Amino acid sequence: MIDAGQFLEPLLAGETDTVVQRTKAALDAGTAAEHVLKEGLIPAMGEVGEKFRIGEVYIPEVMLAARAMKAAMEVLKPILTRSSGTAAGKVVIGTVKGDLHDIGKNLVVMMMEGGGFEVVDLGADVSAERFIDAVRNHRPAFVGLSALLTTTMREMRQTILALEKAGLRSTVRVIVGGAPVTERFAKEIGADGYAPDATSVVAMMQSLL
Ligand code: B1M
Repeated sequence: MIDAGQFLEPLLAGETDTVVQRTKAALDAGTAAEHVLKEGLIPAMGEVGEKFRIGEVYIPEVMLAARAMKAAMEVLKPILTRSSGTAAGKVVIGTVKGDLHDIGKNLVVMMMEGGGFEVVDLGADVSAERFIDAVRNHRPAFVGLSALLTTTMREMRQTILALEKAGLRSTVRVIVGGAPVTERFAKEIGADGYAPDATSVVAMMQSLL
């Protein structure tokens, strides 16, 4: 069991070196990369978000925490993306239009790559038109949509509708996720799959193949 508290303080202080060093130390102590993430870094980042919500910290602290979190993810990346070797299919993924949150989406990308999927990552703030262009160019099996804001969740529906309008909806499986997204919302907007976190995304995708 790993203590999320050891990451919270340096995340809040934006101490990238300490976060990276504690990530490495946890790996050296034999903790699996998935556990460092799931029991350490992600809950600590969630706590940063809670402190932001209640007005204990402000945007600059959140941005510094995000930068430190990204640096720690770079340490975990080579482990999480070590592919199983199977060519599982292609995925086009992005955070939807108006939404700049990409930490969770980047983690999902790592898990997909580790699961043998070839990933075309469009980044954040991706419009429906860009998703459509990417589907035309890359012919993926999956389109992954991420959203972290309640205000940008509706872009997921717009993107699915745009895929329908472009005559591409039946060529792809649309999967969605992000903190405010629920299984129920995914069904409502006509997505094919939903995963609550990065560790369950690959199993969900395999179940759709
Ligand atoms: Co923002 N932010 N933020 N923020 N931010 C939240 C989301 C918020 C909940 C904070 C809060 O109030 N408690 C709140 C949203 C409230 C709401 O919508 N109801 C919020 C707000 C309000 C805002 C701004 C509007 C603030 C402002 O400007 N006043 C602004 C919006 C900017 C924009 O997007 N247009 C903003 C800005 C930012 C920063 C830029 C400072 C920074 C983002 C940096 C970056 O990503 N590059 C930031 C951050 C870091 C956060 C919090 C603190 C942390 C998000 C995060 O990285 N979590 C967040 C609070 C929180 O979530 N508790 C918050 C860790 C990450 C690993 O988890 O992203 O949930 P998560 O991803 C998970 C799952 O959701 C899932 O798997 C991931 C890994 O397990 N998942 C998928 C994600 N995508 C998936 C896709 C899938 C499947 C699963 O399939 C395709």
